[in-house]
Amino acid sequence: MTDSSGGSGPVIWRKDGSIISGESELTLTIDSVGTQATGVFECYRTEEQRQAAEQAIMRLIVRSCPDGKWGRGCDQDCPDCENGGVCNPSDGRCMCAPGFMGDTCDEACGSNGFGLECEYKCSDETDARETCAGRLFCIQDPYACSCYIGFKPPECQDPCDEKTFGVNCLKQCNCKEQCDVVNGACDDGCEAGWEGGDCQTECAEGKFGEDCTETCHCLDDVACDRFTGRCPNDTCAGGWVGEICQDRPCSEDPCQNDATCLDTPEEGPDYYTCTCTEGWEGTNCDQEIDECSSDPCQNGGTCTDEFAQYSCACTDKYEGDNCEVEIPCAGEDGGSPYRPPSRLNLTCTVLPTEIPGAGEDGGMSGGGSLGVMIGEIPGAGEDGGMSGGGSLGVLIGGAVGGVVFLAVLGSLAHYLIKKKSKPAVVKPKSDPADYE
Ligand SMILES: [Ca+2]
Repeated sequence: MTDSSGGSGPVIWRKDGSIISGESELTLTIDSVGTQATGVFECYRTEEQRQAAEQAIMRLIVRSCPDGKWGRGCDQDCPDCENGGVCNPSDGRCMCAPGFMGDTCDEACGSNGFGLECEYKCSDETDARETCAGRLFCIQDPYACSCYIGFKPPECQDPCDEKTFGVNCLKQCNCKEQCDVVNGACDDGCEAGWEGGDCQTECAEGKFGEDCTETCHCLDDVACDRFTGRCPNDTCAGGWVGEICQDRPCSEDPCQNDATCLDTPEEGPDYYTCTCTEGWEGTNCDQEIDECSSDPCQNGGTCTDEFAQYSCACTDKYEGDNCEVEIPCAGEDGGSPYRPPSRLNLTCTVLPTEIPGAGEDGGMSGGGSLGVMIGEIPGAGEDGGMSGGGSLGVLIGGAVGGVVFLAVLGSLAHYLIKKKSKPAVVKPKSDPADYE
């Protein structure tokens, strides 16, 4: 019991008019409840308040059998009494709420009818349901009394509050909008977790949401929460992602580096397929391809992995993108391999030579001479590469005023760097300063 008077002091309790001794609190606890506990209970604080009708009165009805059972040993099953009907534990019949009739109270009397056979009306002039307002309908126990269906106790004057309906407004309405206060029917569908015309049926296992139209996608086909759709431990079945496992994998953009994502719900284990852009690989295209992994550089060339390509650094004897082209005259079976010298020593030898016609008029002092310069590459020829003992150049000097050298040096270096996409760099291996 709650006290809305704001008073204080001990509470007096009465049952069927007699004061219950030892009780002074707003709450009365009854132990070992049986049918003998049935009765009218009353509580108040002062006799003045009681005389002013400022007290609470309630009737307690205790059925002789548990809900749904009837008979002397309570061993008989009651019918399913609908629309607020109550099973009579003494004969197993349904006592119907005012406004309904039938063995299971499934027949509505209509607008404002009532009675065992709907033989009465709240008004003889009109069928308006409102004519039943303000009336309390009492039949035998354990049904006792109730308002006409759709009206709110205790005054039975106003219709049920929002989201409630039925006898004494005891049933919960599960419609998206307010339901019919009489039968709970929903015009605009059910709120999440419910289905059926009156939205009183829970979603079947594996369904959820408004009108139970959504399907759970939980791991191992376990049921999700019928209201929210959440899966146990938030674990989704394969091919489903998101907070309530209703999205496909591509919705979470798993593919990296501008890859294209395609949901492939029939194919595990990832249930999506990324089509990578150039240079990327992996399930999510997040790994740069190692273009050297296939060993594209031939003949001992060294591969360098780059983005979406590779480059080969060839050995001396080969060229081409993949070092697949043998350089002419660079074979190992003779010929003159181009082998840049590390140091070139030139020796000048002046040979005394008579030049015909030179002489008396002093054209050439010291006599004519022809200079020959022979260059030697230290160590050349040791590996069998150089034939002819290392003679590289022949220098011829003129006879006038000394020795003049003409040097003709062939291409000393043949050095190629080949790349697949970058221009080759040509650079001699030796410093020109080495040449003396
Ligand atoms: Ca790469």
